[in-house]
Amino acid sequence: MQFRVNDMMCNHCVMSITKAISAKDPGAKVQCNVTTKMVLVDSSLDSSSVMQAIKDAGYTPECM
Ligand SMILES: [Cu+2]
Repeated sequence: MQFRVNDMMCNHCVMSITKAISAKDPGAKVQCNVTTKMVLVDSSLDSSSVMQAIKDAGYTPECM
């Protein structure tokens, strides 16, 4: 699944988002691209749970 996170600005944001998703699913694979603002997630979680994790980390995900 794929999200756009426009307020992901730097590697610190990437770390925060990755950690937040990993806390809910330790097996999740998270790929973030700061330039395109895209977050690619491979996880057994559903997309609303992943979006909630990103929101809880303080960011604003948009469904793609
Ligand atoms: Cu940042």
